[in-house]
Amino acid sequence: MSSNPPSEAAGHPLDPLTAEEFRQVASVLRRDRGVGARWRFASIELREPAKETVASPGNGAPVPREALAVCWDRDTGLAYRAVVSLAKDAVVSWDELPGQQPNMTVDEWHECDVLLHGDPRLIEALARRGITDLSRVVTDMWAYPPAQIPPHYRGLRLGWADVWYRGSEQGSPYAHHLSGLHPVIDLNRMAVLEIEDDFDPDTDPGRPDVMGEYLPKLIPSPLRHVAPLEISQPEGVSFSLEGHLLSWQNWEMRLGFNYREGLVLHGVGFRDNGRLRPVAHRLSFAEMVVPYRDATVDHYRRTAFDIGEWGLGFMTTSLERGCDCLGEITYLDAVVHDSAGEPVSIRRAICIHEEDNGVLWKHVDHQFGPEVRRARRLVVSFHVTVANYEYLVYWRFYQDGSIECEVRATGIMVTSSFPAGQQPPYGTLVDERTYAPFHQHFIVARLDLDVDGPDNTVYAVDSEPLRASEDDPYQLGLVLRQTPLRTEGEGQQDYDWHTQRSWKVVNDNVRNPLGTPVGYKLVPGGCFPAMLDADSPVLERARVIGHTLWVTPYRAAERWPCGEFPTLAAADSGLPVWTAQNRPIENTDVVLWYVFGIHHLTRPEDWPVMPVDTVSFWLKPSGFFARNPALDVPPA
Ligand SMILES: [Cu+2]
Repeated sequence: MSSNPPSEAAGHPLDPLTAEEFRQVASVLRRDRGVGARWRFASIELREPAKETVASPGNGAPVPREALAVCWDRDTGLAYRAVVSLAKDAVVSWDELPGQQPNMTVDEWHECDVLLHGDPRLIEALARRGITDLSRVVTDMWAYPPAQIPPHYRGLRLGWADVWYRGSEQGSPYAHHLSGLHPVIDLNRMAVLEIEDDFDPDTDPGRPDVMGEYLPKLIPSPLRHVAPLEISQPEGVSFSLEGHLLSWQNWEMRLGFNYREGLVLHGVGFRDNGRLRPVAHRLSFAEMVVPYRDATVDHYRRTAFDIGEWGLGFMTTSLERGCDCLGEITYLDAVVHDSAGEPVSIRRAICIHEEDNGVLWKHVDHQFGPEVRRARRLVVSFHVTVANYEYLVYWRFYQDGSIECEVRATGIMVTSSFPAGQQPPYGTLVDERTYAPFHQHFIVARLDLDVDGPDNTVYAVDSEPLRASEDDPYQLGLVLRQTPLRTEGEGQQDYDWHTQRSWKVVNDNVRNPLGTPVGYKLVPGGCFPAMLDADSPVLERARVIGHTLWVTPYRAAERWPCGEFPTLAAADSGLPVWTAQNRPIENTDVVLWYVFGIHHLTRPEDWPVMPVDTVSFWLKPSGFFARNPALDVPPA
């Protein structure tokens, strides 16, 4: 458990890189490794100090700051991974990454958009459709899935794009899909390779008459009345934020941020009778896989890795008080970088606030009346926008020791049009001759739990009804089957509705006052099967989505479940490779990879902008305390 360093002002080893540090990393690599103008920086992040160092910083020696950077030379296509010492202003290591494609960059997305707006073939294709106002044309470039790459383009850093058309100057960018029109781009040369276009003037029925707008001035109905609702905390908030160290109602944690995971929670602990008890060493989202389940020409290439390809940190957007977060808000800014290595600030990237959450506990004594406590929760959140879609991520901490992780998906669904007289086979009709394809959002939460210390065992907890017996003629008996997961093979777990399976992370070396081992339960929510054959190309790249839970022994280098570089990668070099060793996971430092998300069967009500779809899972103390830890919450 990380303890408070002498002064937060001096910084903590887990503080994210500052703008100055980003600049330093880029300039060291330019100076010492010849990183030139034709190179791009894919990622620069803090190289987090070793777990042992963070766990016991007590010896007082400063932890030297290091950064991890990935960059590539566009002329050769070769990528490199560097460790840079910020303290020594020097390169510590420099590794070539043959055959690897680093993550996509925001700069490539924008440069591609500019390129396409000036491409004569695309301009001509647009003109055939009667579109000449290029200011209303929006392009959206996606990384190509490797199995779908035509042989003559293999080996390239390849993108493909959708082309959209705004219905008016400020009309929705994603309301009018120019179906059948898809540029293919060599991203390193930033050159258009071809414009796929199935437009036929003789049979084209024209663009459907779609109402895809959401701005008040563009929607056909007047706005309804809503009375004001204000949150006031006249005596201020009950949390404190010192540097990146956050404390609230016995909870303590440290906030981190990087290009890929966005918000990271470090050193999450609960202060129990004055003693800070570790719960989690590190919590974050490590991957997101979004396969579109539609084989048609407009959608067969649409599988997004929103974390491995695009990065939740890079996609994080600034929050607005009163809109995104209500009440007494504390914001934290974040810094990422562009592909030239220049820092990019995201103002108000992380929101920290308290919320009332209804009743915490209650009983009405028939003689003496009610006793009630209000619940409140601490919410740490950030929002990302990945082109048309948004993900809102909320980590919530409760007074009873529970942690809830909620994701809300919103934004604009991908749609395309289809010919008159047909119905879409792989999606739902949402507007005139317009449908939204079915798709799935798999999110992989990386949960490095350390329940009262690093040595934990994960148990599958199944409820088992007993057969009738002489002792139980009415078949009432229900027992718990708690199965320790001893190897990585056993650690590959699926949700089981019949047994109401959950997973308990137990420290068998520490007992609560009742004499039972302390634990935290992963209460699954929002999980669903991949519904893909074992040899499907999507599963080939993302084996993780084939199970609800994976458990691995902690290794510092094992961070990315679909591999460090899933962009354009045909095979998954993450979890399936690590777990093939079938390492022991009993009574050791374990990491849980929990797969949840949204099986999105699109609805007309999700159009033209989607009301949030909400999914969550919980981490709940289960024998961590000997009784309700929120007995001491005072009455309102
Ligand atoms: Cu969706």
